[in-house]
Amino acid sequence: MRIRIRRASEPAASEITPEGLWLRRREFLQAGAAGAGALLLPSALSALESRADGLGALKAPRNATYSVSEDHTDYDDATRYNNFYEFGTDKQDPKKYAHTLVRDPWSVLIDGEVGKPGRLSFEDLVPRKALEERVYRLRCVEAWSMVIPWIGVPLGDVLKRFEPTRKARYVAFETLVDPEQMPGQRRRVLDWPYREGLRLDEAMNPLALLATGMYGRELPNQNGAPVRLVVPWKYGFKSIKSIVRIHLTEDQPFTTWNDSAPQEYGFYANVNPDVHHPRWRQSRERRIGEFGKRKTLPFNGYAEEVAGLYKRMDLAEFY
Ligand SMILES: Nc1nc2c(c(=O)[nH]1)N[C@H]1C(S)=C(S)[C@@H](COP(=O)(O)O)O[C@H]1N2
Ligand SMILES: [Mo]
Repeated sequence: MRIRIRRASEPAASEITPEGLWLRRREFLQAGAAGAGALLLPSALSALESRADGLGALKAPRNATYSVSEDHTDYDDATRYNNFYEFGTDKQDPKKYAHTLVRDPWSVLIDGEVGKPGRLSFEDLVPRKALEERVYRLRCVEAWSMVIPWIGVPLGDVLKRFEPTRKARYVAFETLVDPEQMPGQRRRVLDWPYREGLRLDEAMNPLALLATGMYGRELPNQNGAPVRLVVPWKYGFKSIKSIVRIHLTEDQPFTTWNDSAPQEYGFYANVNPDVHHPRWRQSRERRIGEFGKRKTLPFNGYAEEVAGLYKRMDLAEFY
């Protein structure tokens, strides 16, 4: 099993890879963007940086039980190589265009099979005091992966507050629809809104995280601000970004990729090295920032925690 409990005597990964390293590199990039002749002191550069991306610090205690002890993907890579079709289909588009997303004010509608439906502010949904940091792998269906220190709260804890009814069997999620803010939605490359879903027992698994930050700061827009899902044992497309609605249902909900190309993308989408995509193999992956390839692990390395959810299912049929 890849999840490792850290002993108190060991340094935290955050001490091994100081975040100052990537922050400083970004400051130099910003300095370049500020134009020739702009001579700024480092402190002024920091101020410029925070004004430029507006991302506040978001610190939370590391949950070592649910963190992998692998090197973190470089912050620059994690924020400039993205899939977020609402801002375009190229990997570089989200970073280029996601600045038009208005992240504040934000609210999330919780409805369907719940005892206490309602519309919640972002802070009500994901209270700062409940945040924790977890270092998770995210494995895209396109056979690349990253390791990211996410900050968020367990999805199950959030769902319990709305009191799912006895009929609730699935949880459906929706991303914002607003072509003014999300210019990629002017083209019907997908049937907007982007939608995803989990079975209720999957959603209640302690690994499922509602994330609001990464690398000690608020989520950049291109990574799904202000709130997104991270389901580390499933292909990345299940980890829906910029969520505005959580809807509990009795029947399996519409999900964007499964419903647009069911032969290629399953509803379950559990990372599975033995079940190939019709156009490429899934047995190996490229870790962003590394040369060569790694073996893909069943359930992305989280089998011990989640394989039990599927024990009576044929994983080749329910891919
Ligand atoms: N709303 C929305 N969520 C989305 C996507 C998208 O296009 N739109 N892409 C998904 C895919 S395919 C992946 S791999 C992950 C990528 O997350 P990252 O850019 O933060 O690494 O987001 C997922 N969530
Ligand atoms: Mo993906």
